[in-house]
Amino acid sequence: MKTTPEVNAARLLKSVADFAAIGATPAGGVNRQALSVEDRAARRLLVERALARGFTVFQDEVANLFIRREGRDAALAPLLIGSHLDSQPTGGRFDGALGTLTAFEALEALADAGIETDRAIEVVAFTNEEGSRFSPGCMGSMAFAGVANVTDWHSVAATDGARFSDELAATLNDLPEAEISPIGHTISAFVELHIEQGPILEREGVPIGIVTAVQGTKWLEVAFSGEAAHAGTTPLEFRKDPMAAAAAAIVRIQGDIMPSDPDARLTVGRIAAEPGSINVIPGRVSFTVDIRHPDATILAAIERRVRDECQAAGERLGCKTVIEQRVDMPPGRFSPHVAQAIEDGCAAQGIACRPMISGAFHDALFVNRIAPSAMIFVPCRNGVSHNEAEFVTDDHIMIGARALLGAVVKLSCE
Ligand code: HGY
Ligand code: MN
Ligand code: MN
Repeated sequence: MKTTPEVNAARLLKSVADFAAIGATPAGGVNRQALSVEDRAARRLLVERALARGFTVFQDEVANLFIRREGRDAALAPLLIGSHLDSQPTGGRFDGALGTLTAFEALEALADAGIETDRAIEVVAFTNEEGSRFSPGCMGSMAFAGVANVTDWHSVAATDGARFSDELAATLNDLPEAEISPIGHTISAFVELHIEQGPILEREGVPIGIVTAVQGTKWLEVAFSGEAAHAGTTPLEFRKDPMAAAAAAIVRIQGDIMPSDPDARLTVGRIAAEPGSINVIPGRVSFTVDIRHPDATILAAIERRVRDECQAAGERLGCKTVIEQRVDMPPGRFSPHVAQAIEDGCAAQGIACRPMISGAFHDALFVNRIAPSAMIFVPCRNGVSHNEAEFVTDDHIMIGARALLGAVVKLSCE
C-alpha cells in the first residue's frame, strides 16, 4: 500500500475535457445552466464514475449531489470537498467544474493508494451556484447551511420560463441511483478549489491562492414603469419613458461608485424593455445591479445610493420605481484552521501559495456558516471568467489538485 496518494494527471485532464463537452459551446465554453438537461447530464456522468469506483452516491432535497468514500470511523463527521457543476449561459469550462472534478480525483487517488482515512470524505456538487437561470445564486449551499429553505424557491421562474420546482423534480428523478437524504447533514470541514476568476495569481506568478475571506454581494432588480406610447407622435413633455429613467440612473451609478472606490464593484448585467418594439416607447424597463464590497457597511451604503439614484430618476421622468433585493450575501471570513491545513499541504509539497480575498461569491461562503471552510484558488488566463475564453493551464490544474489532496489528507487523517 503506497503511503502518499498521487494525482493521476491523465485521468484528471481527461475528466476535465469530458465534462467540458457537456453543454459545450462553439466558442469553447459551456452552457450548463442550473437544473438544465446539460446539468443533469453532467450529474449523471459523475454518478456513473462514482459507482464504477465503488463510492456511494446520494442527493438532498435541493439536488445537492454527494459522493462518499468511507473512512475508518463512521462515527466521525465526513470531510466535505467539491464545488458546483452548473455554469453561466456563456460560461467557462473550469468555473465550478474544476473544483468538483479535482475533489473527485482526490477520492480516486486515495482509493488507488489504498489509503483508509480516519473520517469519510464526501464530494459535493452544489445546486445552482451561479444564480443565472434561477435567482438567487448558491441555492444549494444556502439550503445546505440552513440559510434558506428550498420551499422558498419553488415558484421561482427561470430566465427561460421554467419553474424551479419542476426542474428540481426532474433533476432529482433523473438519478434514481442517488437516494434523497435530508438536507444539511453534519460535516467536519469544507474545502473548495476554484479558479480565481481574477488576475492576481497569474500576475504574481503564484500557482495557489489560499482564500481567507469573500467579499459581500448584493443583487437588486430595478423596474421602472411609465406609459407605453407611439415613438413618432409623442412629444417629450407627454412622455413617461422608463428607458430614459433607466439610462439616467445607470449613468449616475456607473459614473460615480466604482471611480470613487477601488474596492467597489457595480455591474448592470441584464436590462429588458417591454414590449420591446422599435417604435413603441416602453411601458416597463427592468435591469439588474450586482454590487460587491469587502466592507459590509460600505456595501450597505452603496445599495442605499443605488436605490436613491433610481428613485430620483424615476420621479424626474414620471415613472414608478420598484426595487427588489434578490441576493444579500454579507462578507465572510474563512476558518484559519482549514486555511492552515491547505498551507501545510502546500508546504509539504513545495507548492508556493499566498493568502487572498475572493471577489466572487462561492458555495464555501455559506458552508462556512455551519462548518469550518476555506478555499484554494488556481490562476486563470488574464483573470478572465464568466466568459467562454476562460482558461487554466494543465500545470495549474495539477498543482491545484495536489494542493487539494494535501489538504484532504491533513483534514481526514488527523
Ligand atoms: O457571481 C459570482 O460571484 C459567482 O461566480 N457566481
Ligand atoms: Mn463558481
Ligand atoms: Mn461563476
